[in-house]
Amino acid sequence: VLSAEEKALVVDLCGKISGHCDALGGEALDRLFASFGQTRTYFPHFDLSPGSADVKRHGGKVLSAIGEAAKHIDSMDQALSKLSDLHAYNLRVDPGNFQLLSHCIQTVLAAHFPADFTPQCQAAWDKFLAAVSAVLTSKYR
Ligand code: ZNH
Repeated sequence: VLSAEEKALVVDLCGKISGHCDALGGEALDRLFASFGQTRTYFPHFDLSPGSADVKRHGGKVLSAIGEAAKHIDSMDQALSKLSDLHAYNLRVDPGNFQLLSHCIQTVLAAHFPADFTPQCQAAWDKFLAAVSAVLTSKYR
């Protein structure tokens, strides 16, 4: 559970991310695909070369969804319900991969927002991304 202070840290940084979702999300995916090659297997239909239009577009979708989650941080179950269905019933992404992506997102935030991304802010983001991942994998069986 995130404290009120932690929620504020997440929402605050989301505000700075929101205009740059494609670039930052794309970079997170570039890092994911470079470091954790098995994650590439979910995207056989994409051009996965670093910085490709496919990667940026998809990274933008992922970070925008995370921004939406932050706007509904106290009701993420409802806010992410459709996305949760998609990941559980259609995509069937191995839940372990959510941790890897969360790690890459944090790396991108640290690189681009060094002043904001204090240890306390990272701890808040780690909790937040774990909560988002928990919702997206909650309907697996
Ligand atoms: Zn996911 C899709 C989000 C994780 C894989 N995704 C998607 C989308 C979104 C997302 C928003 C879009 C949808 C529509 O279109 O409707 N994800 C997300 C998030 C997360 C995730 C937020 C976390 C945090 N995913 C993930 C992972 C993986 C994935 C980890 C693996 C590795 N996704 C995916 C896929 C897809 C998606 C494959 C589909 C793509 C296309 O387009 O085809």
